[in-house]
Amino acid sequence: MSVMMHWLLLLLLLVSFGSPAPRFSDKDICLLDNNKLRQRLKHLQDLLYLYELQLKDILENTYHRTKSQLFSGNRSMQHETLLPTTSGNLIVYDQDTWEGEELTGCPHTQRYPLGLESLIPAVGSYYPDCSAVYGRKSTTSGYYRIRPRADREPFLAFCDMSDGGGWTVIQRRSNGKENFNRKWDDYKLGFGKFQGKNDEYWLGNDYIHDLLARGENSLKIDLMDWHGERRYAIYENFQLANEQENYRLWFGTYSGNAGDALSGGSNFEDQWSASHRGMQFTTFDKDHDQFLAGNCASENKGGWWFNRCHAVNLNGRYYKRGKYSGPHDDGLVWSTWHGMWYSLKYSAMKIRAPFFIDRESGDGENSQAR
Ligand SMILES: [Ca+2]
Repeated sequence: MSVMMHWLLLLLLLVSFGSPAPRFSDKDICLLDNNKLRQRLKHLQDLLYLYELQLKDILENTYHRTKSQLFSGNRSMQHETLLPTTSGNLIVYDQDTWEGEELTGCPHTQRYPLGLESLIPAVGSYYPDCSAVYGRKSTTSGYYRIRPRADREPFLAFCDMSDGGGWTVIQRRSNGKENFNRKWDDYKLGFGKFQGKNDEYWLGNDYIHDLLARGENSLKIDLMDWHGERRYAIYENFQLANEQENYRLWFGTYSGNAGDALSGGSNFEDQWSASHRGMQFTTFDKDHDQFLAGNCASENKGGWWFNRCHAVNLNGRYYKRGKYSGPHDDGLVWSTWHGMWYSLKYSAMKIRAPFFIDRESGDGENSQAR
């Protein structure tokens, strides 16, 4: 019930701010600096607004509703119906009109008593990530220019403001139109189409690294098969090393209903050869995998954190059907759900600061039970 906890905390704080002020001398009143208090109150009101939005999203989320229908209705009716249409229109939200609020004299931690890091803008007029965009009440999903590092240029990323909001999407597959069998430099700087809400792209390992370097992040992976059934996986403490370390991957505890495929599968032998934890990134032109006799990216048609070789490859070949066959298991694979010889229809990898995650939103297991 973490939403309720947040609400209770908020209520307590609001009540404390709203109670009659104690009697102070004139000097004390001057020292209190009412202006700062008002600004803090405004931040709390902003937070209340955000939690209202999140609560609304949790209660009305079409993603949950779709899942519920899936588990009770005619599955064949769901075929081809779940992907939102690709508009093709360029949707870019800039933050040029945002007005910075300068709170003077307060330490950082005092300014944001409930961990409102997301309300802090980056240098200039860009937000560091989609959580910060959401934190400024921009709650429409779309492409935003974000800037996790002040010394680097801002870049476009899709902000998923559904599913609790504030997600920065780092990868998406939806239609097979984009070629993911690419060189190191393409994966480093990103590629794909950044227009429609289902356009396929890889954000770029440098950008992903910069986003993750700002603090702890959770990774959520949304998956869908060719029957329209959805699963998800969440990994806490998702990290990527820099290019000097070949973007080595690290992640913590798994939760979800797709299975912990990133850890390599269910038995020790699978994990030894297929766990992606601690693996470096490999492309067909830069081999850092554990497969001595060859290059996993060449075999599996996309850059990834290959071991020898994989239990997950969301950048593999896009087969426009589920089951496939061939010399290599090179499909869009999440092995603990459909095995290595089933290529999924949809995947999205998205990141967010962990305090944003509300376990009770349960966009999987809880809604199945309804
Ligand atoms: Ca190799």
